[in-house]
Amino acid sequence: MNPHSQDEGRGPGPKVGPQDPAEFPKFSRRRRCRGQGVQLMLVGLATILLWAGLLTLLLFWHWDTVQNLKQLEVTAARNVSRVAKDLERHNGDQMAQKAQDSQVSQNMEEIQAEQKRMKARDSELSRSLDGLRSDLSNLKSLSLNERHTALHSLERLQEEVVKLWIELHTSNGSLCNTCPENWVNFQRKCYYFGEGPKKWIQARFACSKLQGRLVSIHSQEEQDFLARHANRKGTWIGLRDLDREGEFIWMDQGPLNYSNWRPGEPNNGGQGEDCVMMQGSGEWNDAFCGSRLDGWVCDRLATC
Ligand code: MMA
Ligand code: CA
Repeated sequence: MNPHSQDEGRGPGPKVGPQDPAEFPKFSRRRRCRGQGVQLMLVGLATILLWAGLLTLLLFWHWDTVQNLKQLEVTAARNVSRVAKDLERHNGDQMAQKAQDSQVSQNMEEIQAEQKRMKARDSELSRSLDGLRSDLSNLKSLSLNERHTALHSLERLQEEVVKLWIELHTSNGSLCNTCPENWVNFQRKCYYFGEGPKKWIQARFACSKLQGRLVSIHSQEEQDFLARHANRKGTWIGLRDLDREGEFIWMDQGPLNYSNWRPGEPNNGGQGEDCVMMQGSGEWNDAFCGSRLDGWVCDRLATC
């Protein structure tokens, strides 16, 4: 290495270190000062950086806080409006509840009044029931008395009927011979001798209008009596086999214990013959029910 190169290296410019040892402390002091300045600068820089960081942090914190506050504000406003709505609804509910309460209390009052009325009615009804019970027991005793009286009267009536019955039998019915006007009495019956052309059904209806029936014949005596009075051209009598052919039934539902058929009758001739007539001779013939006969005879019981 060239020994001059050290001097050359230092050059003509300001000298970095003292050449002279006497100047050494001075140099050292300066160097120390410069070092302190650098340190101070570094410290200052660090402080500035620290402050800047702190400020940035503070700013961030502030911004974050402001954001949070805004958020809180919005949430709070939302909550407030919700609470206000709830409050409104609650107020409405409360009003409705109050109205309902007043309605309920009104109903309660009405029910209580009704209850009172019912109680009054109940006591009235029980009073009536008591009255009815006593009436019923009175009626029972009364009806028992009446029943007793009625039974007594019935016994007397039965005795009377028996007496009359005996009298009737001993007098051979001579007592029961009363007939309405225009009716003829024979034994215990009355007879009406109708005149004028009628079909069998019309004759039956005419007799029923006179409170009688087309005549039923149950004995020779009766037959003889009728034959004496009957229309010579033909007379309807109360015998017919309308329901079943050949099964003849009397109007009085009595038995077919006597008959006076003309020989060869009944023959159900022509278009069918279900109604019986008495001919001029007095004999019977089954004839067409639609034929119009001049005579028809009604009977009814004579009154006693
Ligand atoms: C008539 C009529 C009948 C009766 C006969 C008897 C022709 O018909 O009266 O009912 O049976 O005569 O001949
Ligand atoms: Ca006939």
